[in-house]
Amino acid sequence: QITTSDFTFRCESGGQAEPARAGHFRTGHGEVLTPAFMPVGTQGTVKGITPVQLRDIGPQVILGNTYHLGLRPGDELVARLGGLHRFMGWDGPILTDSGGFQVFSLASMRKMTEDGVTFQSHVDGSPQFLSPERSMEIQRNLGSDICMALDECPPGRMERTKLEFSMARTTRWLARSRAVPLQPYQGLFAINQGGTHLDLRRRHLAEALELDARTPFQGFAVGGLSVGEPKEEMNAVLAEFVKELPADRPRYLMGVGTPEDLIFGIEHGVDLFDCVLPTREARHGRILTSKGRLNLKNARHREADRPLDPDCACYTCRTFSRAYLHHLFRCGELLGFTLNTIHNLSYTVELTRAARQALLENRFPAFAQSTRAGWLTEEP
Ligand code: PRF
Ligand code: ZN
Repeated sequence: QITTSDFTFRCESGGQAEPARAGHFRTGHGEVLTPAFMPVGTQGTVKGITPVQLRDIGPQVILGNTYHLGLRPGDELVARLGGLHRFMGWDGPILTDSGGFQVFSLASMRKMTEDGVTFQSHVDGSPQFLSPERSMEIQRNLGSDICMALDECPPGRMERTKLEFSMARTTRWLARSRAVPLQPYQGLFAINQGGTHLDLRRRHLAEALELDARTPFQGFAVGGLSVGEPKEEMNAVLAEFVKELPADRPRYLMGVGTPEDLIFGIEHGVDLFDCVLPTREARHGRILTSKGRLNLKNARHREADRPLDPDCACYTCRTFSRAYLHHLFRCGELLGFTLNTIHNLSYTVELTRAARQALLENRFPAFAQSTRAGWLTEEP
């Protein structure tokens, strides 16, 4: 049931002069309403929940990983079994990251060359090779709706000349990624790097736009942020740079972030986000709420006969008390991970949905202000 895709970003919010925007675009597995948060499903599963539970949470699109799925179970196996959507039982839109970032954070014995990166698999130690061509081949086999070009993601505080070299390579890899044919419905997003240097980001974007003039990209991502640099520096780049990305294509801020980061990103014109934070925190009993964060482990929840978040309508909050969830967490029961994950993802997806609604109704600044004010509660 794949349909044709159209990645043209159609803005639906009135104030076109504002960087913040609500809109939509169409993938082969359905429409994506933005702003949107993508739950992370690295290994072909959003950890701890079923696709039925995921559907109920209601994300517009989810993320999968080229690096992990290419190593295990292997992209060709997934292709033989009908592609990633069928394999994992999710028929909504999927975006796959290209693997560059994961090679840097997970693999050992990395060796970078112009051709690609050789590394040791974190699964079985076997030697592996990832190039722009191989990354595109994996993503084509997985059949994701949105593919990411292979980039080099430098650490937060790289020396400027080294960073410039790395970015020049990412540009050459972008051209090579673009040259690989994908399935007709698949879109390719370019990734912008440049650390916290605005001038380098602008130059890198200009190079991407030269390629784009010949064969357009279907979207643009901002990579290389939230990688160890101070938060103020990340925000300064976003405030200046996001609005310079093409307005007629989706804009994706990679690996970001916290509820605070989502509001800030949306304010400055970001359409798509992904982050492991809601799912990872859930497994550690750390809960995101409209009144701020809480830790389920805390003894003050032991007898609390109230939901995690009174403003949340998720299955967990409709059904269970903090006392029960505290108990599950204390016992290490698997259901605790599931219920916490359902809540944290619901909270995060709902935050972007509410931001979208506020943008459509021309009241986003007030929404942002009251959302931030809510988080300041001492003990949620
Ligand atoms: N590049 C890629 N994936 C990413 C990043 C990046 O820079 C980041 C940085 N926040 C997260 N995920 N390909
Ligand atoms: Zn909830």
